[in-house]
Amino acid sequence: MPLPLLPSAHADTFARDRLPPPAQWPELIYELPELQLPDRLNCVAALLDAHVAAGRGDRLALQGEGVRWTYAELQSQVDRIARELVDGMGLVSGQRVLLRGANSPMLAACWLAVVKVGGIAVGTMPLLRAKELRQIIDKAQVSHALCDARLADELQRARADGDAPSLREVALFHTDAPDGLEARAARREPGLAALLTAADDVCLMAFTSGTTGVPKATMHFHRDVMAACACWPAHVLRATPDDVFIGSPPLAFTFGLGGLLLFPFAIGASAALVEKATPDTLPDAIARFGATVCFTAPTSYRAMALAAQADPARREKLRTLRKCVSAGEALPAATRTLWREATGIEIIDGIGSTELLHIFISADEAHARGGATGVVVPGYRAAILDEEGHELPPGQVGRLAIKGPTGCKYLDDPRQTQYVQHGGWNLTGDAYLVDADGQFVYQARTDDMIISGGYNIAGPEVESALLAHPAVAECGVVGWPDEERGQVVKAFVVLKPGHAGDDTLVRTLQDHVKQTIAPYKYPRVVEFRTALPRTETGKLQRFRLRQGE
Ligand code: 3UK
Repeated sequence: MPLPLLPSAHADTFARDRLPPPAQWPELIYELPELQLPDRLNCVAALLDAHVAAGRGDRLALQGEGVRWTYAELQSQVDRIARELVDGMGLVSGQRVLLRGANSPMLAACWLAVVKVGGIAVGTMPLLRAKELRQIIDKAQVSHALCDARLADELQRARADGDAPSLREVALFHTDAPDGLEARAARREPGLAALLTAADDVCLMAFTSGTTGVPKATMHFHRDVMAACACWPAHVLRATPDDVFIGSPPLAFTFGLGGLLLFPFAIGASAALVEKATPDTLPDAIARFGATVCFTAPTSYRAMALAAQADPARREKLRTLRKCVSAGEALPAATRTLWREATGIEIIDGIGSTELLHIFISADEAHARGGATGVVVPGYRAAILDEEGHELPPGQVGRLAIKGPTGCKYLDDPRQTQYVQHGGWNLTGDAYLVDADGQFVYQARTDDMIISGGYNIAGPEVESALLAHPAVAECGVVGWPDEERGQVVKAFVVLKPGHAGDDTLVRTLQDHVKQTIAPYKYPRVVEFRTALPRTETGKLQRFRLRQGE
């Protein structure tokens, strides 16, 4: 057990003072030999400085628009920014630094600089508005911000009228201005030793992409970062130092932070950080940077596969890829098949969460199976629990529970006790079952289960069935209020070009579902839409569909 805590290196103890009380911690397990980490460690020393010290400074680290940095070049940029943070902007270890920008090498350098000097990186999604930024600044008591000049307006608005008073210093990057961060950093000397933090000093706060209510801040230690690098990437992804990582999730989302920064750096590989990585633009970036490992969401694989099917030139752009990772939402079997047909690559699906930092159930290419997420990642344990917290046997649907070297630590939040329950399990909020092969099969978010006429129906299963129909581009399935049945299954469907959303097609889709899965699950109501509501991390917002938006 990690408690009591190690002596902190932080001068500002805000984060440590707001960790959950010991009784509310998840159980932490460090069984694997590679999880025996030292009591004092700074993850940036391990992920960046160690490569330069070991003579790998000339290896490629980051690429982006007009940027190509080796590990040595990145290290000196990081050190200069770090000196500017401390000597210029007065940053003290333990203080929270808000990072705002689309993915880019400069944003990554800022993250590394903050964490290297013992600051706490607070990533924010580029599309956030002043109101949401203000909530984050207040909750994390952010003192400094490093912000892409093109996104400065909304941050300034968050501070208007004396709001967000904790935020004292802001520096802008991606600008030629003499007081811009690049110019200020260039005036500083490179060469700086990382602050030797405690393994359990907080190094990052990640706000959950929660759909309702006040945002929750999850806190992760330097040790958590190294533990995440030692589990899923080492045992399931198994990339090599020559791999070039690319993808769409923002660095503010821990799926992106791990996949596009921590994991490539853990093995001395490189990443291409692109600002825009939509299904339209990602294939171009893959070709341009010769990317070999891709991280994106199921809908993005689906859209890229459909485009590749229609146009051989687009398929050609994906040629360098050798490993593809999907997370954030369940991967429909139809999408897995489409991608395999388009590229020959078997997608590595994985479920992770902001609370647990990264992926804890997954399957590599050899063990991947359509419709299943995979098996527990080495280093973690998983169980399916009933409402009382008893473990359920295979075949029964229950609540997914996880334990491992990372776990939920909300910043000063009463919801900690809902997430961590029954003997230290992290409850992810997902309904799952274990099938006869021992694979974990996703059903739905526990609050998304549809109860219709006494039947439990998982919306994602109906979505998977619909997606296998050639007319369907995208769909979302929710429970719709109904006098007789309590709820009925309702499908919102986006059609592929060339299909008309009329009554005939409604009946065709309903018949198709009845022939694919148990007939009682068919959508009694079908509504055609031109687009579906999604979060910035690519998740379908079913609650907005339910509200009839
Ligand atoms: C859902 C999945 C089925 C599931 C995340 C990888 O998504 C991430 O974190 P969030 O906190 O959301 C967590 C929730 O998203 N989910 C994610 N992946 C899958 N459902 N199959 C999947 N493969 O409901 C989970 O509880 O936004 C994913 C790595 C880091 C992450 N933060």
